[in-house]
Amino acid sequence: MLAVPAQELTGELPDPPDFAAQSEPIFVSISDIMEYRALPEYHEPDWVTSKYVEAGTLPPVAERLPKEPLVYKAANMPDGLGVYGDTMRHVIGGRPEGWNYIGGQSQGWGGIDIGMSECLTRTGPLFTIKADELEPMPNLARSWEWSEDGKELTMHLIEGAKWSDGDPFDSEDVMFFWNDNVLDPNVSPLNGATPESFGAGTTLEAIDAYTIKWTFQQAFPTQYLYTMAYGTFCPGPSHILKPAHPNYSDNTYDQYKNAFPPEYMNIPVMGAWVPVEYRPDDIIVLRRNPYYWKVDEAGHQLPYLDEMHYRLSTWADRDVQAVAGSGDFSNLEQAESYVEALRRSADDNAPARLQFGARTIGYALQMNFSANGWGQPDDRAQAVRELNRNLDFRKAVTIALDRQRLGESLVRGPFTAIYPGGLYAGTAYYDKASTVYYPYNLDAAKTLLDGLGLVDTDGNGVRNFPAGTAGGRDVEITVLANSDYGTDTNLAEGVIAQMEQLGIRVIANFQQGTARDNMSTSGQFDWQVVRQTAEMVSIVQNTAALAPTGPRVHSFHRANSDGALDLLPFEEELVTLVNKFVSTSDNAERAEIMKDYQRIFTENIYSVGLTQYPGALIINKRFANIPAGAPIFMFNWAEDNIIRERVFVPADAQGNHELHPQTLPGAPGGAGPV
Ligand code: BQZ
Repeated sequence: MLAVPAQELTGELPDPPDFAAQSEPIFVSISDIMEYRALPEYHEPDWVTSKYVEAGTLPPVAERLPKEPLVYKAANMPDGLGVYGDTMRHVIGGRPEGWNYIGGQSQGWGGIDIGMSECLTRTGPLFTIKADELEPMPNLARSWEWSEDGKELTMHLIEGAKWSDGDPFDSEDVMFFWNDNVLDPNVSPLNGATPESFGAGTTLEAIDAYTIKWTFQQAFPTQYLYTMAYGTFCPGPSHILKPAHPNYSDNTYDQYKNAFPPEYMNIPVMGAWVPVEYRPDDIIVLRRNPYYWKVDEAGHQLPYLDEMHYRLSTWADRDVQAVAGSGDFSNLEQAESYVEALRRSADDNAPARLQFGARTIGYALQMNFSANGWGQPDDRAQAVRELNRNLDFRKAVTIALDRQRLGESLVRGPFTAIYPGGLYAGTAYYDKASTVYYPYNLDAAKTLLDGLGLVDTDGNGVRNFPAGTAGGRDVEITVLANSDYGTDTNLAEGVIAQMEQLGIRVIANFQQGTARDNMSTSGQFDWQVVRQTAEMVSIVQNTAALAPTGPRVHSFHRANSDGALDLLPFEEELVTLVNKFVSTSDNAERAEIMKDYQRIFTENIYSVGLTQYPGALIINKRFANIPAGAPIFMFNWAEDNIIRERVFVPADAQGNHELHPQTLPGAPGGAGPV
């Protein structure tokens, strides 16, 4: 059989098409954005004072704020200090399972959990920080210091901050999250925090009510400060959740997870808005948090916006409503909608504007690399896993994919770029010379599969496993994709069609968001088409997930039920590189590490890149304080990046959209706003 010399399969990676529409951030220092400081006076909306404080149902604002609130500096606000009022009308494609985020429930995505949760550190706004000053922003943890040997990190929590029902926020909330959720194998917090996300063997203890101490195995693993941001270290209200946890009640873990259904109103939050109304398949309405612990430089308690709406619809409808002006915000992320969105917003009278960012939306075909039982594969699936772990098989798949055609099937024009996999062109640690690219070559792909003994023995046009493997049956592979997004299913359809030319039958397994997420994290897939997460864009966010550095951190290779990970030699190398990256803060060394990572990743086709393109923020023109160049996705989504608590609508532009004007959240579990 004619083997295909490896070097003949690689080629020059075409550069991404120029994309002039990208807007640039204004780079600053963290201290230009915020600080913690007591101010001489504080303010709130007049109706809060007259209706609640003077009525004695709410303490004065100064007593509701921490000793030293987080203060946003006016000079960094694009449109300066804001005014109170109005609402932001989001449209989302997810559906709330309930309010127990740390117990593993989704709230429907689209910024609802991002607006309700606050985390130890913050990274969304880091797109605007000078590269040589890049580090996570303080948030609930207002400062921290490392021990001499770098093995201990002492963090100081903001003092005197309160949950939205007035209950004190302190280290008990932090330790309940860590001990009874992260460390408890029966709980999988939303967004995937596991003990290994913070380094194998890491411990956390409370020193006092406002001081916690981490102890790490490595020295100065500064990387984990990013993991202490959204979505992996956002404590929940222990005074509400703990009594429902099996460690403190007769509840089962399932009862704990589902103890706070969407109908449960006024769940205490540390974020700027509290859910006060929920109409299934219709809308979730949130009202301002009267105890929110952030202010502007003039002492106005934030947020400026009194209400938030999340209309329960589809992600595609989010774009439509934003450009039409019946919605206020969207992350334009589905390339199929680009031309229409651009056409509609080109009109001067259009209600919304588009702000394109860098090419940080990327899709890949990920193969399940576990051959030791993750996801309980049957014979057929096990045979597919063995193929996935074979480099020649992965080579055949990647060179049988015509990425130019895949990109153009989504949208024509200068948006999509050929993406081989690995780090993205245009991001901080990307190095083209370290990127191995296997161009489209269907004939060579067929030769490779012939070489593997995958030939069509029954003449039905589909290759068969060799006799003795999976009963010599047709090579059938399922591809998991998120049916909530047209882009995900269109790309998967493209893969299916192009694999057919190779004689591989790929079968669609399209699942709604939460179902897809559960099948993916439990290993129930042969292949999956995914929109990649933050680690592939920023590298410094969720770094541990760049390789299987722990049993439950990686998206397509996790441990079996005995906790065993069957890593291939090149995966071992990637794990070593990622752990090395985590424990050095030397930028030059980091750049070299990531060159090796990229070379090994792309040479071995760890995942098969499909396409990469820029996203665009669609924002209604009446909103002010939207930062220039805010990407829809980098360290986090735009719902975090734009710092919504300091977004406002000038008085003369305010719409009449509030559903519960001049009301505040009621008691936890109560009927709604009061
Ligand atoms: C942005 C984001 C905010 C999750 C979700 C959703 C889930 C995934 C992912 C995005 C949605 C929007 O993405 O598409 O634009 O608003 O919510 O959280 O895809 O199914 O599990 O990782 O972030």
